[in-house]
Amino acid sequence: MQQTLVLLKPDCMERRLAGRVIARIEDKGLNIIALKLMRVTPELARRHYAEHVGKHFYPPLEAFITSGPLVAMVVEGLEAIAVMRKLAGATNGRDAEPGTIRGDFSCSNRLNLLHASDGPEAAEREIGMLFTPEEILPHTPTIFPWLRAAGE
Ligand code: FUP
Repeated sequence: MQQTLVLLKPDCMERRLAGRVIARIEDKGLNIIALKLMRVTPELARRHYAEHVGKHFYPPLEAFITSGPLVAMVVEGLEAIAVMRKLAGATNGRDAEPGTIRGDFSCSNRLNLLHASDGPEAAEREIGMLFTPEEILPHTPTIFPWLRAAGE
């Protein structure tokens, strides 16, 4: 089982797409084990996007991610990090395949609706930045045996 951080960014909230994006995550069989509405501060944005601070697109990226409330979630599942990245689609919505969240709903490189951690180290770091251990509530849904084969 893996955990990954998902952010429904301010464009997703403004466009009233949060419910549809969450439904896709649930439909896939992933399990939401933490969820909250929050506002990212510039300080938090700099830590979250540490690898991008200093790049030409960082200032508008910070302005965007801090511009309004977003939904932060911890999503759990088998290979949840890769599965969630595939579900999101390519970073640039114009390149994202139809059928992915960005491919179906975004035509932008920055306003691309959601963030999903890109690897195990990033997931652990990003989850630790936004959630306390008490806010994460792993549980086994009763439908679980129908979502993957025994031993998988
Ligand atoms: P991702 O891993 O899909 O979140 O993408 P990156 O880490 O490469 O980029 C982080 C965010 O920076 C993306 F969500 C969009 C934004 N970005 C831009 O605004 N302009 C760029 O040229 C590249 C990325």
